[in-house]
Amino acid sequence: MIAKTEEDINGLKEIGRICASIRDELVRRAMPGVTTKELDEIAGEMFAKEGATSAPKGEYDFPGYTCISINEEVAHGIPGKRVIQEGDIVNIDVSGSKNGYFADTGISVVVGEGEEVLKKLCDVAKLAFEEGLKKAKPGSRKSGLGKAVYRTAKQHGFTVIMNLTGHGIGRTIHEEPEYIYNYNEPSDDELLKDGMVIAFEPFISTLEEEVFEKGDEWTYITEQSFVAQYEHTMILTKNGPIITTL
Ligand code: M2C
Ligand code: CO
Ligand code: CO
Repeated sequence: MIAKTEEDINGLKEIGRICASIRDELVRRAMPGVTTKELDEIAGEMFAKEGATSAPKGEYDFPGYTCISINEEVAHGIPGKRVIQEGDIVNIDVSGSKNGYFADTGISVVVGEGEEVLKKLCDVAKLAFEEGLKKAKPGSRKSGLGKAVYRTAKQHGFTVIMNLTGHGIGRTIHEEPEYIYNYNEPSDDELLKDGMVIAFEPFISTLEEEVFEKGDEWTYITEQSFVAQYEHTMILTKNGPIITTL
């Protein structure tokens, strides 16, 4: 969407705050011995208390309030009986709506004492986001974000996932502009607009550049790589982006 009014900005900020608080609570509680279902139930309670709705459930009938993905799982992991272990890389992706406005945010973290390479992978996903953020200006090319993500990944000895992207958001979870790539897509000549609302979500990988669906209709996995994601929703303005999910 293009946010035009104070009402738009306040509505986007409200659901942004809710999704961010759920994300942070789930990260705090992601400890060895906890199941992904237990984390998801907490998210469900928090959405209800805030009068908000889970976007995966509300928009796609996803079997969970949030997407929680562990190790070989990259995205759209279905909360269930899987028990979090020390050293796991866990992605928590929270998206929701309230009063017709949407937000989407995600982070990958290493639980407890994990391998250095996994911690570095999470740090590089955040760094790639920050580098892309510098390019997120009205009038600039959308492809500039992906270019910065790809450059950052390569500088640190990693690569990117080519077939997962960021997206426009606002009045629903996935809307125009459809794709914000993790690399410089030469055919993408779209310009960013004032007020445009986007979810920017670099996916940084140790090796493989594509994910595939596991066979459960949802979960994206890799065969032999680890992947970290870092996502926020933002409103693009001439005075810099307003991140709604900080
Ligand atoms: O937009 C995402 O970040 C998710 C969508 C949840 S709906 C089941 N919040 C995403 C992640 C990976 C691939 C596509 N979209
Ligand atoms: Co997301
Ligand atoms: Co998203």
